[in-house]
Amino acid sequence: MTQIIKGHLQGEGMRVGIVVARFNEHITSKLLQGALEGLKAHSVAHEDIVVVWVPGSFELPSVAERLAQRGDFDAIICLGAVVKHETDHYYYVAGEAARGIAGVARESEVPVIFGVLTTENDEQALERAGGKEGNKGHDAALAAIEMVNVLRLVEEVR
Ligand code: INI
Repeated sequence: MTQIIKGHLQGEGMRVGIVVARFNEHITSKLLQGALEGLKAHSVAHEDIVVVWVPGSFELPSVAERLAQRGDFDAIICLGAVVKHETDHYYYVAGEAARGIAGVARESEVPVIFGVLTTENDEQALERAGGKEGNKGHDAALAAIEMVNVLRLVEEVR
């Protein structure tokens, strides 16, 4: 029979680390709020959540890696907001954040979730941080729970 693996959203008993960038805090604090609400709505206990603030999105991968290496987190969520404005700096910060988080995700045993907004301006970012486009922090929380459950189910495949 075909085996179909689909992660569910039951987060009870999970321990989750959130790494959040202080740069553009007026946006990232909303992403954090969305992530905390998402985790709590899916039964992750507040004492099982650790939030680590870092200076900017560039620093997300290194702290995510440290948390993942500890071995006592089921998932790590990275939250940031990289806003383009008028310089090329955006490309370096967004590129390294994406590359770094993808690298940690591949190399660690636990899911590492990319909850970093990359937008042209503040308005677009705020629309995705609890505005009309939803809250990508909330989405990241659900992705984390789903991935923990997917990986557990994949372990059980025979
Ligand atoms: N960090 C962000 O998270 N978002 C940005 O938009 C941003 N911009 O545009 O500069 C940003 N820069 C800081 C960077 O992430 C590092 O903290 C800094 O370069 C120190 O390493």
